[in-house]
Amino acid sequence: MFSSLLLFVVLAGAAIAFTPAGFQPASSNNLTVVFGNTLAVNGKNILKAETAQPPTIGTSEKLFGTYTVIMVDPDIPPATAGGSTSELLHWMQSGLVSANNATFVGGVKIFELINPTNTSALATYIQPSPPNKSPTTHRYTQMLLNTTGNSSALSTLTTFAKTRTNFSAVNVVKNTGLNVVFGNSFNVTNVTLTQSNITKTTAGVAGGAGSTGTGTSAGAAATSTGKTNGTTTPKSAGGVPTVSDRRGAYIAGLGALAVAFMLL
Ligand SMILES: *[C@@H]1O[C@H](CO)[C@@H](O)[C@H](O)[C@H]1NC(C)=O
Ligand SMILES: *[C@@H]1O[C@H](CO)[C@@H](O)[C@H](O)[C@H]1NC(C)=O
Ligand SMILES: *[C@@H]1O[C@H](CO)[C@@H](O)[C@H](O)[C@H]1NC(C)=O
Ligand SMILES: *[C@@H]1O[C@H](CO)[C@@H](O)[C@H](O)[C@H]1NC(C)=O
Ligand SMILES: *[C@@H]1O[C@H](CO)[C@@H](O)[C@H](O)[C@H]1NC(C)=O
Ligand SMILES: *[C@@H]1O[C@H](CO)[C@@H](O)[C@H](O)[C@H]1NC(C)=O
Ligand SMILES: *[C@@H]1O[C@H](CO)[C@@H](O)[C@H](O)[C@H]1NC(C)=O
Ligand SMILES: *[C@@H]1O[C@H](CO)[C@@H](O)[C@H](O)[C@H]1NC(C)=O
Ligand SMILES: *[C@@H]1O[C@H](CO)[C@@H](O)[C@H](O)[C@H]1NC(C)=O
Ligand SMILES: CC(=O)N[C@H]1CO[C@H](CO)[C@@H](O)[C@@H]1O
Repeated sequence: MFSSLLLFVVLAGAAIAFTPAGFQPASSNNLTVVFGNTLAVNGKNILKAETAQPPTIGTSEKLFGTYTVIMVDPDIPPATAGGSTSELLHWMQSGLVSANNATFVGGVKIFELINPTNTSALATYIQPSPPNKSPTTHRYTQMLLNTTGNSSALSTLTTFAKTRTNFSAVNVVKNTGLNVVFGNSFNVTNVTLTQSNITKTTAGVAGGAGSTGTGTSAGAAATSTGKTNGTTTPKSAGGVPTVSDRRGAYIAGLGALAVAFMLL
């Protein structure tokens, strides 16, 4: 089983990365992450509202041993514009084991990673909440470590988990001496409109509501008129515009902006 897993990593590694491109420590082996029934994989945009509770996580094969999940946000805006982004530790939970039986979660068959011994979190889950400050899209990244019987690795993690800000996943994982065995990321975007964005765009208003199709995905078409009703956007429709889509929406004009805003 172990060798087939390794082969899988080798084959998949070249083409795809399941931690964000450029992020370290990288993994090309899928960790499945699901909020309720919404799959939060492959960098997909997820509504903040769906992320209130810790996700269900799992793998397509049953794992043997005990695991620790780490979730970070590497896109914390700098204190002063032009500075570099930093990392925040959102979650660190040890004591996870594969369930005996696979279950369908978010339409995917997984062996859920569960905490049957009620091991306390090394860092409790904090919900994603990207501020209205560049970068407004944050890549919430999950890493699974094999901490089976490894008290020295767990002790290292316990120490690092005490400081969430200016976290360095690459440094922490290096200190455990372990590799990331499974990884994943999803995006959450803050699209709160500032007055300057609206003013900037006013000059370009042309298409209005008729152009909304340009900047938004399938979810937009299903959006009704009312106030902010993002939580009812079809969960699998990817209703949140991507970053480049949003640029399209700005160009399309205020109508598109209004729709994009309502979606969230
Ligand atoms: C990872 O997930 C993606 C989409 O969910 C899938 O296309 C890919 O085959 C998976 N890769 C591995 C190594 O499981
Ligand atoms: C997630 O956000 C990052 C950073 O903005 C972006 O590069 C990536 O394309 C996004 N993922 C998807 C699936 O849109
Ligand atoms: C994790 O470590 C345990 C104990 O060494 C081993 O049995 C298990 O196969 C490992 N899991 C993976 C995914 O490599
Ligand atoms: C779970 O799997 C085990 C075998 O691994 C089987 O004996 C048991 O009946 C299964 N339980 C359920 C609820 O399917
Ligand atoms: C874990 O917590 C659940 C719910 O609080 C409880 O039912 C269960 O007995 C606990 N298990 C252990 C091993 O403490
Ligand atoms: C966007 O960020 C602002 C604070 O910068 C916050 O008040 C607001 O709730 C956020 N909106 C979303 C949709 O995340
Ligand atoms: C963040 O940590 C790095 C070392 O990893 C350190 O060089 C830097 O000064 C720290 N920044 C802050 C603001 O604490
Ligand atoms: C624990 O991890 C270290 C790396 O930090 C490794 O050398 C050691 O073999 C692991 N111990 C066990 C029991 O797996
Ligand atoms: C959102 O829209 C759905 C119908 O699409 C409706 O059932 C629900 O009450 C609305 N919620 C709010 C807060 O307007
Ligand atoms: C997408 C976009 O254009 N966002 C801009 C909105 O305005 C703020 C403040 O001027 C900029 O920082 C954003 O980049």
